[in-house]
Amino acid sequence: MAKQNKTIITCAVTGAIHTPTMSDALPYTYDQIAAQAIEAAEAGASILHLHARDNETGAPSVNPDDFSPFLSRIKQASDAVVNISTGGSLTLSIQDRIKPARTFSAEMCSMNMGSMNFSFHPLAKRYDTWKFDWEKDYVEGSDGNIFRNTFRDIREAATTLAPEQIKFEHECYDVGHLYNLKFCLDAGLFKAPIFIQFVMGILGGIGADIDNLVFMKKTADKLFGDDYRWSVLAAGAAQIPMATTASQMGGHVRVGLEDSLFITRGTLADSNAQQVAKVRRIVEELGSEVATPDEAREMLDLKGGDRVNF
Ligand code: KMH
Ligand code: ZN
Repeated sequence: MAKQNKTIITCAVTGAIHTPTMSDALPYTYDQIAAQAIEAAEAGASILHLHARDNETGAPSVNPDDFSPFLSRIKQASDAVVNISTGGSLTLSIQDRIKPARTFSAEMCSMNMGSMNFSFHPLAKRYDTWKFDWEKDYVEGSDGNIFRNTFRDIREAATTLAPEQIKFEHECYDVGHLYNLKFCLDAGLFKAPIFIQFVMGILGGIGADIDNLVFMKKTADKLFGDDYRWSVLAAGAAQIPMATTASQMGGHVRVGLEDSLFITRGTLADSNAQQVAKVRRIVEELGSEVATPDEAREMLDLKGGDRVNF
């Protein structure tokens, strides 16, 4: 596998798993998402992975109109790479989910590499009252969610987005998803170097531990050789420990309130920037350097921040 010199920090600012009840720090209005994304970039994130939410209720949204208010502000204030989620709201069709990435022709977007029962229903037990009506059913109902990313869906997303020259963050939630990715790469759907996000600790996917990370990486080495770059996101309490391990193994890291609401076990994070600053400090103290946005662009062969549509 190609040597990765500097560490790229991605910050996933809000996502579609956590809900406003779970933390006052979770940004969901346009203003909050813009402010926290800009602050995360200032703290050292070179890539911002972005979902949108309804400005009033915080419900996950794939409506491009819910992206544009914060995308323009982020672009004015920061040079960070914008990565638009195509995971969106987990129950929607792939065509709806890719609309924002297509509309705004971002430098990067996510590409989920397999179907799974992506579930976070155990979180519902922690709350007796909820800020908004939609939250309880949304969280409880996730035990019945099929997060659908069939080969046909992946092909449709890749071919629809191909003219936009968007680099994908390939979300692989289990070892089998790496084989799905290999199949799609061989079919000509993606261009090397591919960027793999090893997603660990989501219920429905692989657990977040070091043995599993070593196995994921060995498998990726075997399948992709020098043609890939990689990063790790781990959900919940495993976020910072697994990011630390990944950076020591030569990988990149993803943090952010999409993946964990906490800064240490049992203590909610104040902001996305607090998590970025923490992982940055760890990476630097352990002897690595953090990549700037332009260094991330070069490492991942991105089209450039001047070729987006926002
Ligand atoms: N929420 C993460 C576990 C996406 O946006 O496409 C996966 C994710 C999916 O970030
Ligand atoms: Zn996401």
